[in-house]
Amino acid sequence: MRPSLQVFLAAAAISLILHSSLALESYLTKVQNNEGKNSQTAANLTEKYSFIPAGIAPFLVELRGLEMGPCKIELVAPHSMPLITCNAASHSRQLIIVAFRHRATHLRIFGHYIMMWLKHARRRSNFALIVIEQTEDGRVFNKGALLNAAVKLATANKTTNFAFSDVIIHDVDHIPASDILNYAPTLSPRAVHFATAYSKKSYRIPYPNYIGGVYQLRMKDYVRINGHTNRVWGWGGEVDDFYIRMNANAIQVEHLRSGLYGGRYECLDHDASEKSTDWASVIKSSLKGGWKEDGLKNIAFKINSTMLVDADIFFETGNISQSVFKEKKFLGNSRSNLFVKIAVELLDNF
Ligand SMILES: [Mn+2]
Repeated sequence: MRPSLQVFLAAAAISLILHSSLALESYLTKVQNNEGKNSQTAANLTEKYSFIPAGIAPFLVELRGLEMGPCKIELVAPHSMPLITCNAASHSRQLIIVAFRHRATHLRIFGHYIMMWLKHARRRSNFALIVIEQTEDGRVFNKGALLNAAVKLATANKTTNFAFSDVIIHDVDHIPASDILNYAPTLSPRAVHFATAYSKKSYRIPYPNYIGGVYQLRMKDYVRINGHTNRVWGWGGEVDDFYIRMNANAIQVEHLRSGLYGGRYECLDHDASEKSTDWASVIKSSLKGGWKEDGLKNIAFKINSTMLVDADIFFETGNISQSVFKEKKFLGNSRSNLFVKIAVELLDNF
Protein backbone atom coordinates (compact mmCIF):
# COMPACT_ATOMS: atom_id res chain seq x y z
CA MET A 1 0.00 0.00 0.00
CA ARG A 2 1.32 3.47 -0.85
CA PRO A 3 2.12 5.64 2.20
CA SER A 4 -0.25 8.42 1.12
CA LEU A 5 -3.09 5.94 0.88
CA GLN A 6 -2.26 4.59 4.34
CA VAL A 7 -2.34 8.09 5.78
CA PHE A 8 -5.60 8.78 4.06
CA LEU A 9 -7.20 5.59 5.37
CA ALA A 10 -5.98 6.21 8.92
CA ALA A 11 -7.38 9.74 8.85
CA ALA A 12 -10.67 8.51 7.49
CA ALA A 13 -10.90 5.87 10.22
CA ILE A 14 -10.13 8.40 12.95
CA SER A 15 -12.67 10.87 11.68
CA LEU A 16 -15.27 8.12 11.53
CA ILE A 17 -14.61 7.14 15.16
CA LEU A 18 -14.68 10.77 16.33
CA HIS A 19 -17.78 11.44 14.36
CA SER A 20 -19.74 8.51 15.74
CA SER A 21 -18.85 9.17 19.39
CA LEU A 22 -19.57 12.90 19.04
CA ALA A 23 -22.85 12.09 17.41
CA LEU A 24 -23.77 9.82 20.29
CA GLU A 25 -22.84 12.41 22.90
CA SER A 26 -24.72 15.22 21.27
CA TYR A 27 -27.69 12.94 20.74
CA LEU A 28 -27.75 11.97 24.43
CA THR A 29 -27.22 15.54 25.62
CA LYS A 30 -30.01 16.71 23.42
CA VAL A 31 -32.41 14.09 24.66
CA GLN A 32 -31.51 14.50 28.31
CA ASN A 33 -31.64 18.28 28.27
CA ASN A 34 -35.11 18.07 26.93
CA GLU A 35 -36.39 15.28 29.08
CA GLY A 36 -39.49 16.38 30.92
CA LYS A 37 -39.61 19.71 29.12
CA ASN A 38 -42.19 20.36 26.55
CA SER A 39 -39.73 21.64 24.00
CA GLN A 40 -39.90 21.26 20.29
CA THR A 41 -36.93 18.88 20.22
CA ALA A 42 -38.38 16.60 22.87
CA ALA A 43 -41.66 16.55 21.04
CA ASN A 44 -39.94 15.66 17.80
CA LEU A 45 -37.94 12.92 19.44
CA THR A 46 -40.99 11.57 21.16
CA GLU A 47 -42.84 11.59 17.92
CA LYS A 48 -40.05 9.79 16.17
CA TYR A 49 -38.88 7.28 18.74
CA SER A 50 -41.56 6.88 21.33
CA PHE A 51 -42.81 3.36 21.54
CA ILE A 52 -43.23 2.79 25.25
CA PRO A 53 -45.51 3.16 27.13
CA ALA A 54 -47.87 5.96 26.00
CA GLY A 55 -48.61 6.51 22.35
CA ILE A 56 -47.26 3.09 21.57
CA ALA A 57 -49.70 2.11 18.89
CA PRO A 58 -47.47 2.71 15.89
CA PHE A 59 -44.61 0.59 17.20
CA LEU A 60 -46.12 -2.18 19.21
CA VAL A 61 -48.21 -5.03 18.15
CA GLU A 62 -49.68 -8.00 19.89
CA LEU A 63 -49.33 -11.16 17.95
CA ARG A 64 -50.32 -14.74 18.38
CA GLY A 65 -46.97 -15.96 17.21
CA LEU A 66 -43.67 -14.78 15.88
CA GLU A 67 -40.80 -16.67 14.36
CA MET A 68 -37.30 -15.38 14.84
CA GLY A 69 -34.77 -17.34 12.86
CA PRO A 70 -34.81 -20.85 14.29
CA CYS A 71 -36.92 -19.78 17.27
CA LYS A 72 -40.60 -19.30 17.63
CA ILE A 73 -42.58 -17.49 20.29
CA GLU A 74 -46.25 -18.25 20.71
CA LEU A 75 -48.77 -16.51 22.85
CA VAL A 76 -51.36 -19.11 23.69
CA ALA A 77 -53.55 -16.54 25.39
CA PRO A 78 -52.87 -12.89 26.21
CA HIS A 79 -52.07 -13.62 29.86
CA SER A 80 -50.42 -17.00 29.52
CA MET A 81 -46.75 -17.87 29.41
CA PRO A 82 -45.39 -17.20 25.95
CA LEU A 83 -44.05 -20.47 24.64
CA ILE A 84 -40.57 -20.13 23.20
CA THR A 85 -39.21 -23.02 21.18
CA CYS A 86 -35.97 -23.22 19.25
CA ASN A 87 -34.40 -25.92 17.14
CA ALA A 88 -30.93 -27.32 17.69
CA ALA A 89 -29.33 -24.89 15.27
CA SER A 90 -30.04 -22.02 17.59
CA HIS A 91 -27.43 -22.75 20.22
CA SER A 92 -25.63 -19.48 19.78
CA ARG A 93 -28.68 -17.29 20.13
CA GLN A 94 -28.18 -14.60 22.73
CA LEU A 95 -30.62 -13.45 25.30
CA ILE A 96 -30.37 -9.86 26.50
CA ILE A 97 -32.47 -8.92 29.50
CA VAL A 98 -33.35 -5.46 30.72
CA ALA A 99 -35.24 -5.19 34.00
CA PHE A 100 -37.48 -2.21 33.76
CA ARG A 101 -39.90 0.04 35.56
CA HIS A 102 -41.05 3.63 35.19
CA ARG A 103 -38.15 4.87 33.05
CA ALA A 104 -39.99 5.29 29.80
CA THR A 105 -37.60 7.89 28.45
CA HIS A 106 -34.62 5.68 29.22
CA LEU A 107 -36.20 2.77 27.44
CA ARG A 108 -36.98 4.91 24.44
CA ILE A 109 -33.38 6.04 24.11
CA PHE A 110 -31.88 2.70 25.05
CA GLY A 111 -34.18 0.69 22.80
CA HIS A 112 -33.39 2.80 19.82
CA TYR A 113 -29.69 2.90 20.44
CA ILE A 114 -29.13 -0.73 21.41
CA MET A 115 -30.87 -1.99 18.31
CA MET A 116 -28.64 0.09 16.07
CA TRP A 117 -25.70 -1.10 18.10
CA LEU A 118 -26.58 -4.76 17.88
CA LYS A 119 -27.33 -4.52 14.20
CA HIS A 120 -23.94 -2.99 13.54
CA ALA A 121 -22.15 -5.11 10.99
CA ARG A 122 -19.46 -6.23 13.38
CA ARG A 123 -21.87 -7.42 16.00
CA ARG A 124 -24.03 -10.41 16.26
CA SER A 125 -27.51 -10.21 14.86
CA ASN A 126 -29.17 -13.27 16.35
CA PHE A 127 -30.49 -12.10 19.64
CA ALA A 128 -33.64 -11.76 21.64
CA LEU A 129 -34.00 -8.73 23.84
CA ILE A 130 -36.48 -9.06 26.68
CA VAL A 131 -37.53 -5.97 28.56
CA ILE A 132 -39.09 -7.36 31.70
CA GLU A 133 -41.28 -4.94 33.58
CA GLN A 134 -42.66 -5.09 37.10
CA THR A 135 -46.32 -4.16 37.21
CA GLU A 136 -47.59 -1.49 39.61
CA ASP A 137 -48.06 -3.60 42.69
CA GLY A 138 -47.44 -1.05 45.43
CA ARG A 139 -44.04 -2.58 46.12
CA VAL A 140 -40.56 -1.36 45.28
CA PHE A 141 -38.52 -2.64 42.33
CA ASN A 142 -37.18 -6.18 42.50
CA LYS A 143 -34.56 -6.46 39.79
CA GLY A 144 -33.28 -9.92 40.65
CA ALA A 145 -36.74 -11.46 40.60
CA LEU A 146 -37.50 -9.79 37.26
CA LEU A 147 -34.30 -11.12 35.71
CA ASN A 148 -35.13 -14.61 36.94
CA ALA A 149 -38.62 -14.30 35.49
CA ALA A 150 -37.18 -13.39 32.09
CA VAL A 151 -34.80 -16.36 32.11
CA LYS A 152 -37.63 -18.64 33.20
CA LEU A 153 -39.70 -17.43 30.26
CA ALA A 154 -36.89 -17.85 27.78
CA THR A 155 -36.13 -21.37 28.97
CA ALA A 156 -39.68 -22.48 29.72
CA ASN A 157 -39.57 -25.20 27.13
CA LYS A 158 -37.69 -27.99 28.88
CA THR A 159 -36.53 -29.72 25.71
CA THR A 160 -34.72 -26.61 24.49
CA ASN A 161 -33.61 -25.33 27.84
CA PHE A 162 -30.31 -23.96 26.63
CA ALA A 163 -31.36 -22.71 23.25
CA PHE A 164 -30.04 -19.38 24.47
CA SER A 165 -26.35 -20.03 24.83
CA ASP A 166 -25.68 -17.04 27.02
CA VAL A 167 -27.36 -14.18 28.72
CA ILE A 168 -26.45 -10.50 28.96
CA ILE A 169 -27.97 -8.54 31.82
CA HIS A 170 -28.21 -4.92 30.74
CA ASP A 171 -29.22 -1.79 32.65
CA VAL A 172 -31.61 0.44 30.75
CA ASP A 173 -29.60 3.54 31.63
CA HIS A 174 -26.32 2.22 30.16
CA ILE A 175 -25.64 3.27 26.58
CA PRO A 176 -22.68 1.37 25.06
CA ALA A 177 -20.13 3.87 23.79
CA SER A 178 -16.89 2.07 23.02
CA ASP A 179 -15.62 -0.06 20.22
CA ILE A 180 -14.16 -2.64 22.58
CA LEU A 181 -17.66 -3.63 23.66
CA ASN A 182 -18.49 -6.73 21.75
CA TYR A 183 -21.66 -8.50 22.70
CA ALA A 184 -20.60 -11.67 20.95
CA PRO A 185 -21.81 -14.99 22.31
CA THR A 186 -19.47 -16.43 24.89
CA LEU A 187 -18.32 -20.00 25.24
CA SER A 188 -16.01 -19.09 28.08
CA PRO A 189 -16.68 -20.41 31.58
CA ARG A 190 -15.76 -16.92 32.79
CA ALA A 191 -18.38 -14.25 33.12
CA VAL A 192 -17.74 -10.93 31.40
CA HIS A 193 -18.25 -7.59 33.10
CA PHE A 194 -18.67 -4.97 30.39
CA ALA A 195 -19.58 -1.78 32.26
CA THR A 196 -16.22 -1.04 33.82
CA ALA A 197 -16.10 2.58 32.69
CA TYR A 198 -19.24 4.60 32.94
CA SER A 199 -19.75 8.30 32.71
CA LYS A 200 -21.35 8.65 36.14
CA LYS A 201 -18.19 7.38 37.86
CA SER A 202 -15.65 9.25 35.69
CA TYR A 203 -15.14 6.09 33.61
CA ARG A 204 -13.77 4.13 36.56
CA ILE A 205 -14.98 0.99 38.20
CA PRO A 206 -16.45 1.99 41.61
CA TYR A 207 -14.99 -0.98 43.52
CA PRO A 208 -12.96 -4.06 42.52
CA ASN A 209 -15.66 -6.72 42.67
CA TYR A 210 -18.32 -4.55 41.09
CA ILE A 211 -20.01 -6.33 38.20
CA GLY A 212 -23.05 -4.09 37.77
CA GLY A 213 -24.46 -2.35 34.72
CA VAL A 214 -23.83 -4.89 32.00
CA TYR A 215 -22.60 -8.45 32.44
CA GLN A 216 -22.70 -11.70 30.53
CA LEU A 217 -22.45 -15.37 31.36
CA ARG A 218 -23.36 -18.70 29.85
CA MET A 219 -26.97 -19.67 30.34
CA LYS A 220 -25.99 -22.96 31.93
CA ASP A 221 -23.96 -21.04 34.51
CA TYR A 222 -26.88 -18.72 35.22
CA VAL A 223 -28.99 -21.79 35.92
CA ARG A 224 -26.24 -23.46 37.94
CA ILE A 225 -25.92 -20.54 40.35
CA ASN A 226 -29.70 -20.35 40.68
CA GLY A 227 -29.86 -16.95 39.00
CA HIS A 228 -30.28 -13.80 41.06
CA THR A 229 -31.76 -13.42 44.48
CA ASN A 230 -35.50 -12.75 44.65
CA ARG A 231 -35.19 -11.23 48.10
CA VAL A 232 -33.69 -7.82 47.43
CA TRP A 233 -36.45 -5.23 47.19
CA GLY A 234 -35.44 -1.75 46.04
CA TRP A 235 -32.50 -0.60 43.96
CA GLY A 236 -29.00 -1.98 44.51
CA GLY A 237 -27.24 -4.92 46.10
CA GLU A 238 -28.66 -7.79 44.07
CA VAL A 239 -25.65 -7.62 41.77
CA ASP A 240 -23.23 -8.00 44.69
CA ASP A 241 -25.20 -11.04 45.74
CA PHE A 242 -24.83 -12.32 42.17
CA TYR A 243 -21.08 -11.93 42.50
CA ILE A 244 -21.19 -14.03 45.70
CA ARG A 245 -23.10 -16.74 43.82
CA MET A 246 -20.57 -16.80 41.00
CA ASN A 247 -17.76 -16.89 43.50
CA ALA A 248 -19.34 -19.76 45.41
CA ASN A 249 -19.49 -21.69 42.13
CA ALA A 250 -15.95 -20.88 41.01
CA ILE A 251 -17.08 -18.68 38.12
CA GLN A 252 -14.42 -16.10 37.47
CA VAL A 253 -15.21 -12.65 36.16
CA GLU A 254 -13.30 -11.02 33.36
CA HIS A 255 -13.56 -7.24 33.67
CA LEU A 256 -13.06 -5.25 30.51
CA ARG A 257 -10.44 -2.58 30.93
CA SER A 258 -11.55 0.63 32.58
CA GLY A 259 -11.01 4.23 31.48
CA LEU A 260 -12.22 6.32 28.56
CA TYR A 261 -11.18 3.72 26.01
CA GLY A 262 -12.34 0.76 28.05
CA GLY A 263 -15.74 -0.76 28.71
CA ARG A 264 -17.26 2.62 28.25
CA TYR A 265 -20.92 3.52 28.74
CA GLU A 266 -22.73 6.82 28.82
CA CYS A 267 -25.24 6.82 31.65
CA LEU A 268 -28.70 8.31 31.50
CA ASP A 269 -29.63 10.39 34.54
CA HIS A 270 -32.07 9.34 37.20
CA ASP A 271 -32.57 10.04 40.87
CA ALA A 272 -31.44 7.48 43.39
CA SER A 273 -34.71 6.68 45.09
CA GLU A 274 -36.13 3.48 46.54
CA LYS A 275 -32.77 2.10 47.57
CA SER A 276 -32.80 -1.40 48.94
CA THR A 277 -32.34 -1.86 52.67
CA ASP A 278 -32.23 -5.63 52.86
CA TRP A 279 -29.35 -6.45 50.54
CA ALA A 280 -26.73 -6.91 53.28
CA SER A 281 -28.74 -9.60 55.05
CA VAL A 282 -29.40 -11.33 51.72
CA ILE A 283 -25.69 -11.43 50.98
CA LYS A 284 -25.00 -12.79 54.46
CA SER A 285 -27.45 -15.57 53.79
CA SER A 286 -25.98 -16.29 50.34
CA LEU A 287 -22.52 -16.59 51.84
CA LYS A 288 -23.87 -19.40 54.01
CA GLY A 289 -25.32 -21.21 50.99
CA GLY A 290 -28.74 -19.55 51.05
CA TRP A 291 -28.43 -18.89 47.29
CA LYS A 292 -29.40 -22.50 46.65
CA GLU A 293 -32.93 -21.89 47.89
CA ASP A 294 -33.39 -18.34 46.68
CA GLY A 295 -33.41 -17.60 42.96
CA LEU A 296 -34.42 -18.97 39.61
CA LYS A 297 -35.75 -22.16 41.18
CA ASN A 298 -38.43 -20.52 43.29
CA ILE A 299 -39.31 -17.46 41.23
CA ALA A 300 -43.07 -17.10 40.94
CA PHE A 301 -44.85 -14.62 38.72
CA LYS A 302 -47.81 -14.04 36.47
CA ILE A 303 -47.72 -12.57 32.98
CA ASN A 304 -49.55 -9.30 32.82
CA SER A 305 -48.94 -8.41 29.18
CA THR A 306 -46.61 -9.25 26.33
CA MET A 307 -45.73 -6.92 23.52
CA LEU A 308 -43.52 -7.75 20.61
CA VAL A 309 -41.57 -5.13 18.75
CA ASP A 310 -40.17 -5.88 15.35
CA ALA A 311 -36.77 -4.36 15.74
CA ASP A 312 -35.72 -4.70 12.13
CA ILE A 313 -38.61 -2.79 10.71
CA PHE A 314 -38.69 -0.28 13.53
CA PHE A 315 -35.11 0.72 13.06
CA GLU A 316 -35.00 0.58 9.32
CA THR A 317 -37.89 2.91 8.81
CA GLY A 318 -37.59 5.00 11.97
CA ASN A 319 -41.10 6.22 11.62
CA ILE A 320 -43.58 3.61 10.64
CA SER A 321 -47.30 3.41 10.51
CA GLN A 322 -49.66 0.75 11.74
CA SER A 323 -50.11 -0.47 8.20
CA VAL A 324 -46.52 -1.76 8.10
CA PHE A 325 -47.47 -4.38 10.65
CA LYS A 326 -50.16 -5.69 8.39
CA GLU A 327 -47.76 -6.36 5.57
CA LYS A 328 -46.65 -9.89 4.91
CA LYS A 329 -43.04 -8.89 5.45
CA PHE A 330 -43.64 -8.32 9.11
CA LEU A 331 -45.36 -11.63 9.63
CA GLY A 332 -42.80 -13.59 7.61
CA ASN A 333 -40.15 -15.94 8.92
CA SER A 334 -37.11 -14.02 7.84
CA ARG A 335 -36.33 -11.98 10.92
CA SER A 336 -33.54 -13.03 13.19
CA ASN A 337 -34.02 -10.59 16.03
CA LEU A 338 -36.69 -10.28 18.62
CA PHE A 339 -37.53 -7.40 20.91
CA VAL A 340 -40.19 -8.26 23.41
CA LYS A 341 -41.55 -6.36 26.39
CA ILE A 342 -43.19 -8.47 29.04
CA ALA A 343 -44.90 -7.09 32.13
CA VAL A 344 -45.09 -9.49 35.04
CA GLU A 345 -46.68 -9.51 38.44
CA LEU A 346 -44.31 -10.91 41.05
CA LEU A 347 -45.98 -13.34 43.39
CA ASP A 348 -45.09 -13.05 47.00
CA ASN A 349 -43.91 -16.52 47.88
CA PHE A 350 -40.19 -16.07 47.92
MN1 LIG B 1 -28.45 3.55 37.12
